[in-house]
Amino acid sequence: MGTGHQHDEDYHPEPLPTDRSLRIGIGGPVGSGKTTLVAKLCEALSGELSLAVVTNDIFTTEDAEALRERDVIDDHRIVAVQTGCCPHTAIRDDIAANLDAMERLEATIGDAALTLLESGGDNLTAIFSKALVDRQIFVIDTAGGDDVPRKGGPGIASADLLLINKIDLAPMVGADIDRMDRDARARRHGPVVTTSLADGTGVDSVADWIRALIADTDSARTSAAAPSPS
Ligand SMILES: Nc1nc2c(ncn2[C@@H]2O[C@H](COP(=O)(O)OP(=O)(O)OP(=O)(O)O)[C@@H](O)[C@H]2O)c(=O)[nH]1
Ligand SMILES: [Mg+2]
Repeated sequence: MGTGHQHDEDYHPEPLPTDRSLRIGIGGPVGSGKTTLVAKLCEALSGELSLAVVTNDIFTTEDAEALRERDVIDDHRIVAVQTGCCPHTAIRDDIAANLDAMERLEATIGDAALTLLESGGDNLTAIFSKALVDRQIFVIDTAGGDDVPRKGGPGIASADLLLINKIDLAPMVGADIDRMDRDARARRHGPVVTTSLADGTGVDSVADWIRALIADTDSARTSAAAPSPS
């Protein structure tokens, strides 16, 4: 599947940060499984990485509360931003509230290595500003229709990792996962993972993709700290 390092010559991701946590944005349509992904990643990674989580809801703090209830992360590591407007504006045009929340959380935690930023659910055109996150994960829902990858859109084409989630529902809704996977790969350069996050299927692949990025971030930090040859 190749979710680790990218070797596609058409894929030119932004440089990784050297002076703060790696920030990963999680976007996708309403109910596709973003909060479930955050919860599973907290379970998988909190033992090895210092984690921070920022959630976005339009008028509530439901996603943050859902994570607190699941007890997957310490309270002081999670902050809810209420966007009060279209979710895509908060992650693309007016990013100040999210930037501020991430900076304050990084300052409070001190040694945060990874920040997960969940966008409010929005349509397939919602992509994060590059000024807000270092990498993006886009989550789509098998039950949302198996022609979604074929129709494309910026989230599908440009996210660094695409998740086709709820594959357990495919037989119920008559979705063809192989076709979704094929159509998605035809429209993008980055990796695609099929998941059933509710029962944890595929979480390992996502966690490994993040581990590889953390290793690359650590190398970038070491190189930046090394004295330049005189
Ligand atoms: N059957 C099935 N249900 C899932 C799966 N992943 C998530 N769900 C369920 O789908 C519903 C929505 O999941 P969330 O993780 O809250 O989705 P979200 O994208 O965060 O939703 P919003 O933040 O409201 O946009 C919940 O009831 C989850 O339990 C899956 O792989 N299979
Ligand atoms: Mg959510």
